[in-house]
Amino acid sequence: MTDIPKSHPRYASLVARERVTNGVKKGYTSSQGLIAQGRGECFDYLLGERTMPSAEAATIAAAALLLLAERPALSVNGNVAALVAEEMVALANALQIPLEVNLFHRSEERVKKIADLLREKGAKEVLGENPDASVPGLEHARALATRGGIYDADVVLIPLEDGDRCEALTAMGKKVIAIDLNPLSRTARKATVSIVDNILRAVPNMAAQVRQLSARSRVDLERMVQEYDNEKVLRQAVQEIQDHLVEQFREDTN
Ligand code: PTJ
Repeated sequence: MTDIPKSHPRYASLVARERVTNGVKKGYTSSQGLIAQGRGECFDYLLGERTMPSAEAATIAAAALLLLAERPALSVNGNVAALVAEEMVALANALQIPLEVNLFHRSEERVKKIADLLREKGAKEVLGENPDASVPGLEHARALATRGGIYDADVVLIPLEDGDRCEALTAMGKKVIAIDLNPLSRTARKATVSIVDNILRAVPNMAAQVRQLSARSRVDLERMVQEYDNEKVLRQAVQEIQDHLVEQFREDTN
């Protein structure tokens, strides 16, 4: 890995680049993952590389949904594996739920490498190597899913997912939690709860919320979910980006 000094103003962003590049070198991240990371970086820059209030609200609703779920599952792709493998394992273990490797550019070799990485990080249950079902409305490889995991889950966390799959999972009646830095993406607009934040911040924040809310009653958690309005939160995210840019411009011109 390139030696990046901690004092560098773009330290976090450079470390993330290194992790995704390393994921490609090790064979668990796709080369397209580099482009996805670049797009994400751009949105993160626009929102000031911090967790905005809209993302905090979405994270609370997401944690409540996961705690209320009967059969939740967490999806992991090549970028997620490169950036937050350990944190996803910690979240799955805290909730005692499975992780499922689910790839957009599927190759059996990459699925196995990611599954091995998750097991190495301490995952108790990793699915995805032997899919036995198909998500309706998607073409072959992208449709593959596993019973006991994403296929029959009632709540699914899909970080950095494409719009088609998000829509297909929602059409199956699942509650879908997306993590996507782009508030305008189809994924963000189709999901039940969209966290507009960098996955590097969003997954640890979600684990903290799960810990905090785990003592709350089902009635309280249900109220949090009912009061949540994803469209309103996405509008708020766009407004927060706009406000940040105006503020930035003022600082630069003063
Ligand atoms: O490993 P695979 O084959 O499953 O492929 C994974 C990628 C991410 C390459 C694939 O799902 C893909 O092409 O995704 P998209 O359609 O490029 O969408 C990725 C979305 O994630 C975009 O809206 C980005 O803004 C967003 N994104 C990228 N990096 C981050 C992010 N969101 C949160 N945190 C990030 N670090």
